Amino acid sequence: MSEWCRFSVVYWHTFRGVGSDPFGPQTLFRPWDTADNTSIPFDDIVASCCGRVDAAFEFFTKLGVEYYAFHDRDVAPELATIDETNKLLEKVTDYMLVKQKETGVKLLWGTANLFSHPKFANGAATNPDIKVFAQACAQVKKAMEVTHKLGGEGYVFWGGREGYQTLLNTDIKKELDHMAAFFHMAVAHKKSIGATFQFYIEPKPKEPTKHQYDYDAQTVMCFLKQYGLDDHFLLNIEPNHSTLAGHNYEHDIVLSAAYGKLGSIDCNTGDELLGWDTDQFLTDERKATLVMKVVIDMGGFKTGGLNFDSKVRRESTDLEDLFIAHIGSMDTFAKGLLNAAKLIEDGRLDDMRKARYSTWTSDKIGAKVESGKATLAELEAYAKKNNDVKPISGKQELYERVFNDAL
Ligand SMILES: [Mn+2]
Repeated sequence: MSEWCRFSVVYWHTFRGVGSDPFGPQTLFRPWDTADNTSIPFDDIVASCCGRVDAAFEFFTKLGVEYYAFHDRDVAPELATIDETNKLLEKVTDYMLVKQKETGVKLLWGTANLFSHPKFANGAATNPDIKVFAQACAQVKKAMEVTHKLGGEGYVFWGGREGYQTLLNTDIKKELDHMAAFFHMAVAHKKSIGATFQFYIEPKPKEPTKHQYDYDAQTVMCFLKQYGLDDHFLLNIEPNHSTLAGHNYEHDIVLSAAYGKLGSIDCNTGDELLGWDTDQFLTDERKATLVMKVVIDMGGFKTGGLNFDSKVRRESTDLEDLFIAHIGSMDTFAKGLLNAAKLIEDGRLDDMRKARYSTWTSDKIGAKVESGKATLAELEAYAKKNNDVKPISGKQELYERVFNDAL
């Protein structure tokens, strides 16, 4: 079960989340909380960051998870210069490496925060100012290097503010060309440092910008093809982003897996009535079953896992709520895994869906179309011979009934 699920705890929500929202400030006060006060002596900053690392690894081991994920700025704040910032990040990640070796906890993936700092207000890799673009390049370069040092199995690009607020001020083609150039440089740098981690792009349709370029799985896959990046990236799917795009919870997971592009999952959920990115812990067994069915069907994760990009509610103020949330959601996915295995062993659902397309194999012309060798004239002749077409039943209610048998 641990091999199928590969659970991962995120540094940002669990150790840096304070419960603030657009309507009010901090509600969550943690023993490891230290403000990112960068005016104290360098060694004191290091000590404060390492204290938080201790708390994080204590939590990982008490929870029994094997993986975690972090942004560069979660673990060490940005200082006045790139050199000072990198020196601090090296110190803190050196200590994280010590803790990894001590506990056996591994890094699922690393990433760079290219969206919080005010300089990234107009985007990072799609910024209209090449000086900001360069800042993003420098930051990603370092984040990749520390991920490599920590033996990270993946590296994620989430385009935090890569999008637009108004088309009136935006040259979309230029911005997408720049983003592709940025990814090509990352691919080259990965090679130059000898890193073997898997690159992922995480789609999201909107928020904070009105339109994010990595809109959904299908959009990202087309972008990768268009710019010759296809071989170097898989997708990290967050179902709450899929629902923001107007899709079903499992849509992007199913779609990316269908093309062999599902790499990892940020296994959170949203609230159907809110319509913004609430990053909640999933406790819906039905949705977990849909996800785990795809994971089993693709033969399991290789470098990815189920990463809890999830936060406790602003009102869940007890420290134990962090444990309850993670344990509750792990149980939900574990149940989802068992249900999915039951569905596959039962076989009815897969058989029914296969049978739905049976004429494509029973009639020879089907294989010819699928191989790209058929002509419209041949299909016309086939159509004339098979003119008695009527709809076959979609049987949605039966499919839903059979699915429920597994729950
Ligand atoms: Mn995410």
